[in-house]
Amino acid sequence: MVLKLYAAPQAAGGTAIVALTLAEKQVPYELITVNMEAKEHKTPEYLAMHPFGQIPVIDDDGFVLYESRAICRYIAEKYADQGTSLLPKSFKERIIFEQAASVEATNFHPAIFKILMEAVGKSRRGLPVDQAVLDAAVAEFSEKLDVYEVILGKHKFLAGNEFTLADVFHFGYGPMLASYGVDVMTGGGRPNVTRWWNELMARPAWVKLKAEGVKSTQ
Ligand SMILES: N[C@@H](CCC(=O)N[C@@H](CS)C(=O)NCC(=O)O)C(=O)O
Repeated sequence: MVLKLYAAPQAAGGTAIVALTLAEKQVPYELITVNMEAKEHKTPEYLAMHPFGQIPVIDDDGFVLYESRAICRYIAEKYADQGTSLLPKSFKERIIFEQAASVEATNFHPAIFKILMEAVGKSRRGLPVDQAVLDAAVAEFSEKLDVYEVILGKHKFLAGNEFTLADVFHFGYGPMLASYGVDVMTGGGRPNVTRWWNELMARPAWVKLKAEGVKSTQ
């Protein structure tokens, strides 16, 4: 039975990283669209799959999983022998990968989220953006990118010279910044971060997802 992805069709947030992982691993899937405006993610049936009532969720022949980063790890492990590798195999490389994945979850993600809450969250709710709050959030995020600049000066991708899930995890929110006029990923005078980010944004699987949105491949 084909894997089911419960999500919205927009390639954003956790849905983006799961859809990108499926594409990089060449795993066919069926998109079950969750209508969040109709609160379909808060129905008893949906909460039985995801106790926090969020997207995305996968159902792989009865194996139900939520939390996008865990889903990506599951797909990359299960389909280790097809598509892009995404997870190193040797013990030490794997631990370095986990280090990089933690950097995304505990440094990049909380800092970028503050920017998006101000820049995107407020404008979507029709509220005025507080420029001082936005500037402070961008400054905090920029300090994280200064450290990325050092790391990415040593190797091509975040966990080494291969593209891994640690890089994939940045596609959830990173691409949204430019759409909202916050050009900090490539406009901050950090050549290593700029090179890395341009390379990520040019991945064919991402270019396709961005253009077409998330849709069933089977
Ligand atoms: N840590 C979760 C976050 C999931 C998440 O926040 N999903 C959002 C959409 S991007 C959602 O479903 N929000 C609705 C809600 O929290 O009620 C993951 O990575 O899967």
